[in-house]
Amino acid sequence: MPTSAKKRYLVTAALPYANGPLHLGHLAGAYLPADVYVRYLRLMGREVLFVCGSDEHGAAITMRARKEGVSPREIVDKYHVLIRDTFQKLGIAFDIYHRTSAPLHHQTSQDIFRKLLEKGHFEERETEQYYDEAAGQFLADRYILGTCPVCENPDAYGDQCEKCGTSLSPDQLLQPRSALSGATPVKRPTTHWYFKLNEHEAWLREWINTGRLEGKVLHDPATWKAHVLGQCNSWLDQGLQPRAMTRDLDWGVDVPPEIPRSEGKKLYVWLDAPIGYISATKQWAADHRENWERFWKSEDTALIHFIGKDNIVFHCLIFPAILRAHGEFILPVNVPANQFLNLEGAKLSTSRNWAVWAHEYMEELPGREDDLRYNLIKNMPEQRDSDFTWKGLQETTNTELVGNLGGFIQRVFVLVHKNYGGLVPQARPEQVFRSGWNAEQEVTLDRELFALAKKLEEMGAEIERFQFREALRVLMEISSAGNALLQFNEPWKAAQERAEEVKAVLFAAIQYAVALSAAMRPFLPFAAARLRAQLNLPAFEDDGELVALINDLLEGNAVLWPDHPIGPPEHLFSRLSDEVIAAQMQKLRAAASPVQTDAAAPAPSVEYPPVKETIPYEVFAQLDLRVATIVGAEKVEKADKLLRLTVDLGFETRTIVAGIAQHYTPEEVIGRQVVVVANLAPRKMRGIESQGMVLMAEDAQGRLCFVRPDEGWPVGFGVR
Ligand code: B3M
Ligand code: ZN
Repeated sequence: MPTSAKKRYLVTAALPYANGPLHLGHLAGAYLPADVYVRYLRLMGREVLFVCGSDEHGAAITMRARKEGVSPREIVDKYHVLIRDTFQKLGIAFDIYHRTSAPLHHQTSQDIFRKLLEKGHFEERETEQYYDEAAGQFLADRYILGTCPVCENPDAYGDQCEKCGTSLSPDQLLQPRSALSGATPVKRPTTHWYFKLNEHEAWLREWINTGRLEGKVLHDPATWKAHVLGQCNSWLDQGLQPRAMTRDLDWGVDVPPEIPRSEGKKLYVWLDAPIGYISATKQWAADHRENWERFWKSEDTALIHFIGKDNIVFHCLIFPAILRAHGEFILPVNVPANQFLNLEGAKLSTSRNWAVWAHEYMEELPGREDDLRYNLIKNMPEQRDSDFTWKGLQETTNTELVGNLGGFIQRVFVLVHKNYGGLVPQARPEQVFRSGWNAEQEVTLDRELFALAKKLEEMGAEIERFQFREALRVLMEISSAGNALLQFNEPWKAAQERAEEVKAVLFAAIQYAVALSAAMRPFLPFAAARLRAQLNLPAFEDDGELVALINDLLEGNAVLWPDHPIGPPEHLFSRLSDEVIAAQMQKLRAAASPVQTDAAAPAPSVEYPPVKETIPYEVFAQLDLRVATIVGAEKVEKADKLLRLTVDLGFETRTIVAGIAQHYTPEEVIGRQVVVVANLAPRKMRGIESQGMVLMAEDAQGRLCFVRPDEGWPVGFGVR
């Protein structure tokens, strides 16, 4: 069943461990995509509940407490508040941010444990496990250190070697030692409750891959990401085994005390953490006098888990098995997990402090939450790992937000104030002008608004497919079309003589601005609210504003009426300077500890192309190189490498066809300063006359980037 057919949505985002601050990888992995999705659904008038909270149990917490020399309670109290506030400042619009140390959560988890036990889903097993006699306790996997059998790293953990990445079990470690006391641990018998995951293998396989369960279609696997299905199937293919759901620990949810042999036992953190979604829902319902069960126990609800790829198995196999074993709960209709975000070309690492911490970003770059959201959504690791760079943030901010989107809004406001004293003009319905979507096409207002509505629908369809990068691209296409509308019709020229035409163009442009204010909201909530205020429209209530707008536009109706007074022109975004970026790059490198490189690994070999034959100076001097600005860009039809650029040389404007379409989108290049070969003989490419060439740098992989003058350099002058 398509999710749009459901009555309501329950959207969850992975519960972050309250053992440290959030970094950009967390945001790009789970929280931003979830937030965009939820904000969009609300703007479409759908009923949504968006829950999250801190994961406050497990070794992640107790290890951190040991490191800082404080109690686990102090750790979770400190980081819960920091994380909660960071989300809030970034505009992540949870309905509730709960915590797993809450009594309601302990109770909910214990109730589910009891039910599973009662229904025979556990098997009690006695095994031998490592025990630290000096510390007087059993050692969880992370508390056992030893030598990795694969790479001989002497500090491998009981569950994984962080040096070579191999998954391990404590028994595989050579010379095991306790992380608590350094003592050599001994084996002691202990009993635990094992969830019979093996009994769920058959239906899980069928449900994941076909969406079917007991003759009902519960989801459409075609909408699931390939890497999510791939990871699930590779697990299923290895065969599912019973899994211990309890631990010998002193921090966590108690195994219900009435159960024999429960003393000193806690629930395994991966049993209680996902139940955190349920307890968060219960708390929200209690706070709002609502019924929580309609979200968890009704097939009218679409349950969607946003997570990072390291949590796939827990959310797609183990938690669903627990929900079904319990018997009363629905299963997720999708788990759109993202891959990982790298930082400046290297793997993010909290232990090396190779990270950009979200709370520090917001302290140091105040008012730039949307700049970050935009960049992270644009580079979201949806299908494969991606990379955050400070230069990239500067680029997307200055070129796309300030240049394209901010530039359009600014121009509209300036023109409406200049021509009509800040009042929306009255346009004649039959008046024609050039469409912002196609310079060749003359349109009337209703056609132009219909095309705009179709684009908004396209953006929404991408969001519903969890293709947030694509959706953002469509959003920027709307802004580019707004810019083109102005460019093609030049309402600043002869405004007196062409009064009716200019009115129609600016009336249409204002409708674009209103549409953008709503369409921006999922991605750029702060700027959207500012634009809304600037337009002198009521603040968003996230209650169907976008669907109402789309419906009006589809009918060819305006969404802001003549004589409506708009506010004065203001800059929606501001440029990020070279100094700010350089300071952040400097800070990142200074704070990080060096990478431990494997000395034996050979340096990557690079082949440099040979230097060409020497030429006399006179030959070089014949080249006429000029600084120029790209003012327009579009894809060349049926040529996947070519962009058709409109380039402003100051004294004239030219068309240049450039083979850069696989490296840059049209939106990315508009507004950029470049260097152009101005005296190259014109050439026809795909029937278009190219009047020059744009200089590009190329690397060993054949990637291209622009050769550019310093920011703000005047156009039209020479380069030597
Ligand atoms: N706390 C693991 C993680 O941060 C985890 C997710 C729980 S989701 C229920 O990767
Ligand atoms: Zn290793």
